[in-house]
Amino acid sequence: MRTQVAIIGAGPAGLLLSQLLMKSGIETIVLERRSREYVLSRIRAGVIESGAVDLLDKAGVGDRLHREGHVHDGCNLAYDQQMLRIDFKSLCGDHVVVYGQTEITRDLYDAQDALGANIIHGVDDVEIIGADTDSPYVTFKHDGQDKRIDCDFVAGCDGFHGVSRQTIPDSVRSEFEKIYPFGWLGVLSETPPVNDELIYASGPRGFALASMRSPVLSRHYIQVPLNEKVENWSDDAFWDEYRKRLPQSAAEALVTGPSIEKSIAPLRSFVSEPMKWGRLFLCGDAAHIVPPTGAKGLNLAASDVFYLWRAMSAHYNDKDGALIDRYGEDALARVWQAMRFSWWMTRLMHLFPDDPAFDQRIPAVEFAHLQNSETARRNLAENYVGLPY
Ligand code: FAS
Ligand code: PHB
Repeated sequence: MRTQVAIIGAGPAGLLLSQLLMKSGIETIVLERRSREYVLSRIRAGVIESGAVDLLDKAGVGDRLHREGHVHDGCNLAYDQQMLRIDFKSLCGDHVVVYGQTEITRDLYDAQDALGANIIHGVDDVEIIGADTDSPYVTFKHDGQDKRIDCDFVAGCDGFHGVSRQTIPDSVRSEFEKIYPFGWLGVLSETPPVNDELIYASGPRGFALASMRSPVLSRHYIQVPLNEKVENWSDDAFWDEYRKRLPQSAAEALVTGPSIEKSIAPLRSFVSEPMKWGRLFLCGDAAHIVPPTGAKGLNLAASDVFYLWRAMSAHYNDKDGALIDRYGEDALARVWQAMRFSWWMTRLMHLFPDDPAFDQRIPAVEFAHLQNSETARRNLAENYVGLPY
């Protein structure tokens, strides 16, 4: 087989990149380890930056998002029962859209089907060969047969546990990592949200987040110790702890119900540089991971895809290679800004019981500064809705 761009991974980054490239007349083949059903079963992000919404519109997959997504002009921070609304609209004239990553992935699959995209599921032993040459190729196993795709470029969209990042030699790669001493226990329930906007709550028992997918589908998280096991948490135990961490108004509004999904995600900040090595380009979680506190993971995958789509369109359609050469620098500049914000929000809203007393004192001071300073609130708002591409 031969194509112009071989894409490893059919998560949001891989599918969105394939969709945008194909709409620009550039051939792709997407290789995915899992089945389509498995990819579509994952429950992940829920908050979409307006820049990512614009990109999904350019890809021709924004219609259902605009019909079923919910525009949020603000969010709420609750600190020791004090609520503070961050008014995105008045502070920075922007907003976010609440629409599940699962739905975005579904919309992308439908659009890729309509374009006749070549997405090969159930592949094994993917290897990227010759990325540092002018003629890279990808080998893999499918249906028990050895396969090969010759291509011009390889896009590594295969997430944190994929093979693409490992293809870049250790001598070339620099990794920056912070592991947080806790995880998020998340629950999805077919119950109404406790509030019409998100509530990030911090208090003596730890962090909680009240989110949603729709007026009848809610997403809830609590901070739990790193070694916690999801089987230790019955629904009743979760609701009881969650209610204790929410501000009183939200706790009183809470409608509980059976969990339809329950899982624990570890939290880390991680960046691997460079994001370009020869003809291999890393996109999304393959290159970086943020703690979900800032709702940046999926949104960073979108901005990486924007920079790579723009660069490849210039290469193929305008015979201009300048943007391809600087893809890594362009993407990393925005990645690191989101890294900083996600780290800052995580430190602000979570308990770090093993930290020195001074460090544990600072979040309350930060919160007081946010209450007293419109400038501080504007800085938070600008980062939360997403910095420009
Ligand atoms: P993905 O991991 O989504 O997709 C990578 C794809 O590559 C997968 O389909 C995988 O099967 C495939 N793959 C892997 N190795 C392969 C190989 N060797 N060959 C072929 N295919 C391979 N972000 C938020 O903003 N908010 C959240 O609340 C949030 N919650 C999360 C919860 C969890 C448990 C996880 C893991 C992540 C969460 N994220 C959240 C981040 C998440 O949304 C990611 O940022 C987003 O999925 C990134 O998309 P991709 O880069 O496409 O990576
Ligand atoms: C979610 O709804 O899953 C969600 C929302 C905001 C976050 C993290 C997760 O910061």
